[in-house]
Amino acid sequence: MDALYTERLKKITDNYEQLVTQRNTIIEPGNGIFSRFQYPVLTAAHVPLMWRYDLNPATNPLLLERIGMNATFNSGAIKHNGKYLLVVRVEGYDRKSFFAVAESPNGIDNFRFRDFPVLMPETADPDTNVYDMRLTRHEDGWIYGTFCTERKDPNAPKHDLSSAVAATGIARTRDFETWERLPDLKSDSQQRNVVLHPEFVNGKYALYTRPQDSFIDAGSGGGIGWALIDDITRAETRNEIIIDHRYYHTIKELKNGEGPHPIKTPKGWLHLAHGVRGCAAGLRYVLYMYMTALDDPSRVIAKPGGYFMAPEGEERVGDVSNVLFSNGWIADEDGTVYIYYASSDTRLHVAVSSIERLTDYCFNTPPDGFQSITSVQAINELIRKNKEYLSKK
Ligand code: BGC
Ligand code: BMA
Repeated sequence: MDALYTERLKKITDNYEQLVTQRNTIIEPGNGIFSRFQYPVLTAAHVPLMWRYDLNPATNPLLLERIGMNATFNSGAIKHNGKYLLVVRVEGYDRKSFFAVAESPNGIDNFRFRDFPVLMPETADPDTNVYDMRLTRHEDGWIYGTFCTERKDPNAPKHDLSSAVAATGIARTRDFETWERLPDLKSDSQQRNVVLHPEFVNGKYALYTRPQDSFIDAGSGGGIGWALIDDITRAETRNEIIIDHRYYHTIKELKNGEGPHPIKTPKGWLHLAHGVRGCAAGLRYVLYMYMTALDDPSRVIAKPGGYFMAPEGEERVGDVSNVLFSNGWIADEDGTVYIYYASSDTRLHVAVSSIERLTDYCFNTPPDGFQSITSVQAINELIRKNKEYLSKK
């Protein structure tokens, strides 16, 4: 075998093994609410060499990369057979996104992709691009993936090759190997960020939705919606209500959307969502949280003001800079919560917290008062309480 081939194979293989087995370490001290980690859990370089290289020296003597991978980001997450499992949005150099399963024994490092990416079955209407899967282990026994499917907007003017129609694809599996594709969600509006609630509500399937008028603009679509569905195999939104609105001059003034499905806690359902505002640099995506009532997952009971996480450091830069996005988290039996968030549509990270810390955050962070003066009043109230406490010590 050619020395050049052999040498290069060793280099790329060693490099790959070193990357995927690298230990991740927590960054201290953080803000107490959650901790970030030193390294992303998945990058484009984590995509297996087999998917990218023709490893046969007869057909690839120079060992060139044949199929390039651009990004690994917005991933659904679930604990499955004792492993931390992600359904990752992988994007190639050709800008097509697809899903791929990666698993780790500990949730913070050593994620490895399964041998093949997911070949998602289609409906009668072929998908151009699929992305951002939310995973739900439903009490009906199936594991569902709800995701965005895009097709070119047939009504866009001829010169417009960007506008798409965003709809919600629904698929289900038991083993993450075979997927049954169900009909797309029928809805009066475009739908991205649709999430299946894990329990039946009044005997029906329940969806968090995000109605919007056009491809990018929420328009009259006012925020995160809620809709009960009779039959998940023919899902259709009727009587959609908005449970978490957009507001002027907040982190979610332009649009917002549910992240992964909420986590059930003794004090209510814990929600993770993203909020978007427009600015001179483009759209800024941050993560925020809220809680809803156990007896009615559509009734908001806690709304901490401002963002929960925003892009920092290298997270701020990527293909679509200034973006944090999350559609996956895992609540472990011991109360630890692993939050999988992507930065700037480029790479995937983990942050670690706990149900106790996150509920404390939701109930004890002052809500947004919507004015500068109310923000100052909240700070002053905290200072006053601290002075009182310290003077009594
Ligand atoms: C991209 C998504 C993005 C959406 C709206 C899609 O074409 O793939 O990442 O969220 O457009 O900007
Ligand atoms: C969206 C999402 C994400 C993406 C974000 C920023 O609307 O659906 O896929 O991370 O835009 O580009």
